[in-house]
Amino acid sequence: MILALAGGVGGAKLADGLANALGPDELAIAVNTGDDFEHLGLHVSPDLDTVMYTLAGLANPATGWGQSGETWSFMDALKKLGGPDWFRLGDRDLATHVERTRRLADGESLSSVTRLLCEKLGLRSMLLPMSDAPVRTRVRTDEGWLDFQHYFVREQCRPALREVRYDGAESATPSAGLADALAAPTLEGIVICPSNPYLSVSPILALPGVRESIRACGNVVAVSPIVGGEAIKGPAAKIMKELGAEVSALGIARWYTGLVTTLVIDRADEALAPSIEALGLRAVVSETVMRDATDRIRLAGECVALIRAGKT
Ligand code: FO1
Repeated sequence: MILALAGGVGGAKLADGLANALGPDELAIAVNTGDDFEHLGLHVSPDLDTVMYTLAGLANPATGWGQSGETWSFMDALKKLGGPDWFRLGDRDLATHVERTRRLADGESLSSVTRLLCEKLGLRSMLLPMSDAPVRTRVRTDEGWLDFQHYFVREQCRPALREVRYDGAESATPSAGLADALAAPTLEGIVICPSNPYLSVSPILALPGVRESIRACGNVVAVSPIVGGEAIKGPAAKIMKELGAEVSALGIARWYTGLVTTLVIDRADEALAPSIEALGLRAVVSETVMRDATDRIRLAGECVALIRAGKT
């Protein structure tokens, strides 16, 4: 069994490739919940929904989040009433948030609700929230502390970023699904999907015991979300610069040193391979920009092969 750690849009694409390359009993996908927030009285889990919709083939390909072919009657009506419309909720997407919120209010765990939603959307691979306890990514900017979605969406990542914090991580525990996957004797290896390491992967690593378990696994393949010095999707490059990290595959390698055994980088970054290997990671050069389903499955297959080779 291979455990994938996924967050936002880039992570969802590789998770989709893995879900197509592996059978449902060969793959566990742990998803970041640090982006979750309460909005309009609803519990919104953006990364869980981005991965779930992507695997269900429902994701909006242009944005990566929300559903394709959406209608916006609810948002239009809310705007007319003067409600907050900075966070766009499509009519079908809204049903996901309402049903998740209803079940959570009935006392179900986020893991149980996620399992049900995935079943209803016909997913074969199960998604595991990283934790059933609340962990919230907050960012300190030159305009003070902001909740993640306020920074990322309402302020459009404009304020300069100084610090990222994962409130609640130290007192949270990994979800049972994640803890079981990390402890499973059948665990062959871990794939860290090309999500923003600071925003979408670090909350998972901040959970007690997770870093140690990943190190103990010792067969960890990460795909760099930075290609040629730019982030494929999202503000990763701006965030890395403002946090003082090097905006390159080498900067990603530094961030993952001591945790990851192999870093898959894009051909555009081939020249960085020796410097990455000097850090003690193995650098594997591939085509890491996933433009379509074929790319996703190919890259996923390469990661699986690296893990299965690394186990020997
Ligand atoms: N991102 C935006 O930039 N603008 C939005 O209006 C927006 C709405 C939205 C609704 C549901 C959902 O699951 C995600 C949504 N996102 C939106 C993305 C969200 O901010 C994610 O946290 C990012 O994709 C980073 O993971």
